[in-house]
Amino acid sequence: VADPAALAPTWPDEFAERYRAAGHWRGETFGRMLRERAVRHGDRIAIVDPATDIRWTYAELDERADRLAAGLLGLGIRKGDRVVVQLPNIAAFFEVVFALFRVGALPVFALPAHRYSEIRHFCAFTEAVAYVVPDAADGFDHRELADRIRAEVPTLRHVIVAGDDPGRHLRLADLPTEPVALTDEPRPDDLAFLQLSGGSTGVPKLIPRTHDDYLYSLRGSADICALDEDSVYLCALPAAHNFPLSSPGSLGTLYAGGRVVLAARPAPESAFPLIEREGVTLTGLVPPLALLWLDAAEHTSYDLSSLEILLVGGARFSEQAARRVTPTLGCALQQVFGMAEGLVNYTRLDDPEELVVTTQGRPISPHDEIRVVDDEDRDLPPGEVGHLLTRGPYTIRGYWNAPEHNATAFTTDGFYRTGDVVRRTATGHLVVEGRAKDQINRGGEKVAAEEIENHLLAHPAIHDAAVVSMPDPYLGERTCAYVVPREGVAPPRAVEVKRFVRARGLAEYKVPDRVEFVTAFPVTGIGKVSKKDLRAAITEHLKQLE
Ligand code: J2J
Repeated sequence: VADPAALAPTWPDEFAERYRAAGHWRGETFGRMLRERAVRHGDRIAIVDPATDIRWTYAELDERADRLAAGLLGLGIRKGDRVVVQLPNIAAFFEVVFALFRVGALPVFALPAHRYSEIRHFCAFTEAVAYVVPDAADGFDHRELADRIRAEVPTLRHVIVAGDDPGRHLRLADLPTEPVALTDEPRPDDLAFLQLSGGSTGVPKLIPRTHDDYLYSLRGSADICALDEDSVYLCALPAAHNFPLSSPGSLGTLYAGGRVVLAARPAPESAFPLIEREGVTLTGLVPPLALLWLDAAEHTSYDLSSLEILLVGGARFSEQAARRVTPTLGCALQQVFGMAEGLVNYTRLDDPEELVVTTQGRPISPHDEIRVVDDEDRDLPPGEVGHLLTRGPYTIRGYWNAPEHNATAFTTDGFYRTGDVVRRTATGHLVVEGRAKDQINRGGEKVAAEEIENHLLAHPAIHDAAVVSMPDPYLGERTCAYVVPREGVAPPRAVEVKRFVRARGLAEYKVPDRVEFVTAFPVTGIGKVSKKDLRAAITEHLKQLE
């Protein structure tokens, strides 16, 4: 297996020195961070998993991570090995992730919604040696999926099940626990994990993050959200996603010595009772969920008064909804505009209300470099709308093992092309005005058009496919698949197309919401499919249906 460092482009020395000199990179690792917190806050509660009545102190989490690290080493898992982790919001997620951090093996953060097609890709592409799953979740049997993946991916030696019934696989709780000395402790500039990109290409790209860079983003986020030992973070979104993981998320909360409460589901019915019972002080939500919470809070009998901060991000939050947060929930709003590739912007707790409700915040770091450029990469005057490029102490310099893609996704001097279209205010806050990447933002869940088009093209009766966004009052956007049926065969029906895509095994949120049949696509001046025209057509069509 190739040296993982060689697969992950990193910062030039000059930049690394600058970030160290500024005190952003402090030479911490996740393994040591947890140990240090266990020494300092040993008896304080770190993780609460209400579904199983688990309340682990920092000392317990630290000890469990140590024991599991021994178990993983016992299985032959080593520093630099990749391990696909697909767990729901359960305590074991943290035990597994910190054990991997200690060993220096890299978690690959799959989402619970991912299915065969995504998981097989993550395992095969990263040459993963292990895959960690629940026994079943949301009515889906992960053991069966793991059987299939294992049969197809030769590097995958172990499937580890965090649950009572492991089927043919290993039970997490049964791994050996004899202490093993760590001989090859991870270094601060080593990779810590691979995060998933929202993506705009045929297969999701993987994002290599180091201990140093990610810990800086956690520290910065924890400061901006004023976290301390008394903070109680409700992890309502899927724990592995970058937003609830790090902005400031569960890891930022653990960094600050606070408490993480895991919600199995983010809806008000399950989250509100937890807020009351556990005295939750902050949480992060995507806009559609924030809207649900706002509506439910207007007539709830639960006491939500402990809530101090609601973070909203992942997709554009309307000004109108933003204005409702403080009056309705009685807490501060912080808008967050972040990305798993790095850059995270927050509105600040002391920002004037106008900025909080009309912008998506400003960067964490004084060393985050922001450029707003035109189509030719020329810098635009302040206040104009253009492409956002960024470089900084926690923004990657390239995707994992993707030299060709990196050549276009980054400028030659290392700026990441976010694909977002923004405007910068005089205060340095960013307003997200649109998107240039070929992606649909379905209420915070990202769908890469090309990935779905490839699945559609596998259908024998489909000649061509183009997936675009269509406006949706609740999710902001949904997906519409335009399809040109193959000539001479009976065109499929929309439900059948959806069924076909679903049967190929992919996250449910990626199945097209709507399928439209056409005989040809509109094209641009240079003969490319005009997605702009398709978006306009479906928007018009939906208006007429109203
Ligand atoms: C508009 N678009 C937004 C916002 C993200 C914190 C918060 C979110 C993410 C995330 C994250 C937006 N308004 N407030 O990783 O740490 C869109 C942009 C961006 C893309 C990144 C975090 N907040 N977006 O959403 O990697 O298009 O990260 O480039 O999933 O989401 O998606 P993702």
